[in-house]
Amino acid sequence: MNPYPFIPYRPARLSAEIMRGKLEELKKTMLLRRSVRQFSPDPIPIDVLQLLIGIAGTAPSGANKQPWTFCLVTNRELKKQIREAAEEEERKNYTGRMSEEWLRDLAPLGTDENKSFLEIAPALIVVFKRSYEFDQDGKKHQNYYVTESVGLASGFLIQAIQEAGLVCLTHTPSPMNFLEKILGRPSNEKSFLLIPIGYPAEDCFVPDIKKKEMAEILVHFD
Ligand code: IYR
Repeated sequence: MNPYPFIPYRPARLSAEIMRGKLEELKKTMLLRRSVRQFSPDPIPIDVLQLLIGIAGTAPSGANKQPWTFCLVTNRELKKQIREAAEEEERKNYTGRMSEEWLRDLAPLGTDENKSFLEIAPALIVVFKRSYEFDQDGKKHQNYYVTESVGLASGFLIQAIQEAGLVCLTHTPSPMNFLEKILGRPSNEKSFLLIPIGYPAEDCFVPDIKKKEMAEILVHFD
């Protein structure tokens, strides 16, 4: 039996004028998005965090397998453990594992092995990808396009965070398998992104980077 009966899908069409208005607004909002490393410790209501994760979960995925888990960490002790483990790895990265070119590329962005934001931000969302699932009999079932799917869900999450007027960082300490250990995740989950989220600190600064122009990113075949 097909588990998904087909149902009518007839979302209302918008006029081009309404589309433009909505998209201009959205673009303005998204252009304001910045990766932030200086957070206010002010808490975010838990239901808001849940809403954000619910929006991430609406993303498309290979065969609708939804191969993701979002761990929401607001516990102080766990945030501290995650910071300490991330800093230990990053210290090794900045003092030997990263190439000269990589260090040169990062220098203008002012990143370093100090990851205090992992403790200061009121919440961390750790995104895990699930390469396979176990059924009730313990048999493994594969998921598909796992990286693409989890990347899309993370994009939805980041846009929702921006729409909410909150800020985040897409942080990828490397290697980041310490997250599976600290959070006691099952063997089918691998950490994908570590996203501190909150309000920016009052004295938050970000580098004045620019996005590419339309002509640099669009190739039109009419
Ligand atoms: N993971 C390191 C280094 C780093 C790498 C890239 I590429 C960035 O865009 C930023 C940082 C860190 O978090 O410091």
